[in-house]
Amino acid sequence: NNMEIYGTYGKYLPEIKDEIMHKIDELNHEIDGQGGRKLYEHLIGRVKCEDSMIEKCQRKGLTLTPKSALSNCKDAIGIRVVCNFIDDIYKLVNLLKTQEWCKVVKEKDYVSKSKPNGYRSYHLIIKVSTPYPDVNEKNPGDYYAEIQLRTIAMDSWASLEHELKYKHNIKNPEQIGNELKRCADQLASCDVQMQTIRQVIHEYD
Ligand code: 0O2
Repeated sequence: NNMEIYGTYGKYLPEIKDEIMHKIDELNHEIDGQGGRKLYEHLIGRVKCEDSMIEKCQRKGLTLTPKSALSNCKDAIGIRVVCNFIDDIYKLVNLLKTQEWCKVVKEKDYVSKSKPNGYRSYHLIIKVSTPYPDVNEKNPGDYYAEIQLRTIAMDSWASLEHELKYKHNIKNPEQIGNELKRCADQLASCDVQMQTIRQVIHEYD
């Protein structure tokens, strides 16, 4: 039940999420149609469940209101774009910045500079105008979404690390943390190698 912290606005979130995913899907097809390689491998989206959003607001010391959940926190809607190559992440980021249907309001590049634990991804917060009322009672209203862009390697690493985070009965978390960091760096080095190989293959295209 998404309706508690999101209030009357919760019912719009799935549709807004789908609309954003549709727009990104269209970008992929446009590029494909122009004879370019597709920009991403796959796309997933979710509306953050009520419990996680409540937990996040509490962690940030925010009051439990729709405004906190939809305006202070900007990731009630989350989209993940999984790419084949690092270059594709940057191509998509640049393309998204030129789109008239969304405005990039914040970005974090954990691809060129990973988090200390080895996490890599490019995060964008976008703002979209919708046909629905928003928490400021503006109608048509603005909603936010977080877009995470990463390679397949970064994605599989993040899933594994996410599993670790939610296991609290692990005997040697420090050692596992160190091994995960090593994996992250090896995967990143592979991503760079594969990028280079692709460049060589397509040098004369
Ligand atoms: P969930 O369940 O995935 O949605 P913010 O709290 O968003 O204002 P923060 O925490 O600096 O600011 O945001 P950041 O760093 O952009 O990260 C937000 C999201 O990125 C997280 O969402 C995760 O999905 C992902 N993420 C960030 N760091 C890590 C990491 O170390 N490991 C993994 N596996 N994912 C990470 P949520 O809300 O934490 O969780």
